[in-house]
Amino acid sequence: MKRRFYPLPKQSIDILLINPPLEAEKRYGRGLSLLGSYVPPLGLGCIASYLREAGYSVSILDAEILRLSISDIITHIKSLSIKTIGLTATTVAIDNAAFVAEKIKETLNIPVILGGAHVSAAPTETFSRFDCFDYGILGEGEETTKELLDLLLRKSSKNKKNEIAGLLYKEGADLIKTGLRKHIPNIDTLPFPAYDLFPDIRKYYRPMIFDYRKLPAASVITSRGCPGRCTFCDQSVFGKTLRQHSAEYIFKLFKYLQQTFGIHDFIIHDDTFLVNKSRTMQFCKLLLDGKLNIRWYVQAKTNLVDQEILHAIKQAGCWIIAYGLESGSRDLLKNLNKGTTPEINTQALQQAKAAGLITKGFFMLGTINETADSIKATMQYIKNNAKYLDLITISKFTPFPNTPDYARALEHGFFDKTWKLSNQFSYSYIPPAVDKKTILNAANAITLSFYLRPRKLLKLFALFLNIFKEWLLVNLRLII
Ligand code: B12
Ligand code: SF4
Repeated sequence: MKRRFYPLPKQSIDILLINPPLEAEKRYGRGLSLLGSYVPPLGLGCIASYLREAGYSVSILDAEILRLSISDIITHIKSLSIKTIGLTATTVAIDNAAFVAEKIKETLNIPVILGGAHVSAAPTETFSRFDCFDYGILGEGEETTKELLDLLLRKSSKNKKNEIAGLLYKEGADLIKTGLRKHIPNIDTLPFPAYDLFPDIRKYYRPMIFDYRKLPAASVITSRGCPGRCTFCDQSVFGKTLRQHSAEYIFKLFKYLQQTFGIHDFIIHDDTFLVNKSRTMQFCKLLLDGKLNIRWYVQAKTNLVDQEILHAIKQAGCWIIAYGLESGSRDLLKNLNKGTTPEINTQALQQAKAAGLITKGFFMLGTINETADSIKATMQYIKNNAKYLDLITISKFTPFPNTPDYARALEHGFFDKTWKLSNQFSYSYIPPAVDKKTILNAANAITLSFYLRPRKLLKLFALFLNIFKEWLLVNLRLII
């Protein structure tokens, strides 16, 4: 179904922030796109609200969710008066972002700014490969982008280009990368992401299948940075130091989303929401005292949970917890620097079940040290723990730029660095000790043997019926 376009304001726009079109198949591989996650690009929402607070007029065009073609985007842009354009991109989306930028450059003579995970991870390569971006915003984007707009639009004399930390640009044949941008110390000073600038979040977005119970649902981020050191993880934007919103801030955000958009289901997309126990306990108390009556999904690290915290979150409306379990092999977990063991993972699953939570495990096949034995260990682990695991997702290891595994992958195994294959489902990397077929067969065998059991099927069917009802309602809302 072609999604309906939504109108952007006709007034002059200081910056139009675009989430480039990205076909679901490119993100998830063929066959899985229906099950995928479609949530608002919160990075653009954060930039938008920060700039709006600074007095700039901002709009967001989520071309991915609206399924807009390049010509749709260009037609629309031409009908508006826009001073600058900002694009966001992960590695898998960078080619599409560049294509959009090229077409914009053919049409309008305005600065095009690129931010997000990819340019932060691979700045030099990106700007060397593409000529269509004028500026790159490296890392945390709010302050850098504001300073850049102050310079470009308000002709502020406070900063020169080369004095704006976190900026990337070309000067003649030279590529200039200014100094590191310091992280904002207290992220509670930031306004809420501009959820109101996305296409109606009640109609257009739908989180990953089984991550929500009822629509509309909203996704939120309550922290930046992760103290973990997993070798496959891209930490280029927010780094390794954890900064969290306070429990009060998150409570207010949830309340705002409930009151403004009628949201009752929340997807907390933080890498490790439960890392600070006292904040979690405080947040749970606020939810209970405030009688917000919501449901939420959370992701956590298995070595950072205990029975008390899991009971508390269940009481406060959390219904599902997802753990990055990755592998059943002790050696592999060590190799990935997860800081966990199969025993720690099992204990966290058992505790979550004891607290009455639905559990989801993320597993990854094909990491650099994967062997036939480690694959067997993962299969066995999932089999042994099937009673504590309600849902599993098997993804394909993908080396992302600027991660320890990227450098290792270049040296060991087969690695096709083509950016558009960086989607965690394509086979861009094959480790030295196992071949593609073995990995593919194992992924299929694990998934089938896990789900094709009467009890699991019944549970899945019940969850699915609920989701199907919600999906139908949303699509009806889109048509009406
Ligand atoms: C939630 C999430 C998702 C959600 C929503 C994605 C979305 N549309 O925002 C879903 C589940 C859909 C998803 C999908 C994918 N994701 Co994801 N995701 C995340 C996660 C956990 C949080 C993203 C977020 O909202 N962060 C909070 C915001 C505020 O941060 P931000 O987006 O980086 O934005 C800041 C700066 O980057 C900058 N900025 C960003 N954009 C722009 C644009 C402009 C113009 C400017 C000036 C600044 C700017 O300013 C922002 C504020 O400081 C991150 C990890 C993380 N902690 O960030 C991974 C992460 C971004 N995802 C990742 C990946 C790999 C994917 C997928 C490829 C996986 C898959 N196969 O589905 C897809 C790609 C989707 C796409 N469209 O490109 C990787 C990206 C690595 C890389 N180099 O590509 C990350 C970093 C995880 C990781 N550590 O490896 N993801
Ligand atoms: S994978 Fe998760 S826990 Fe590990 S470093 Fe990345 S965000 Fe942190």
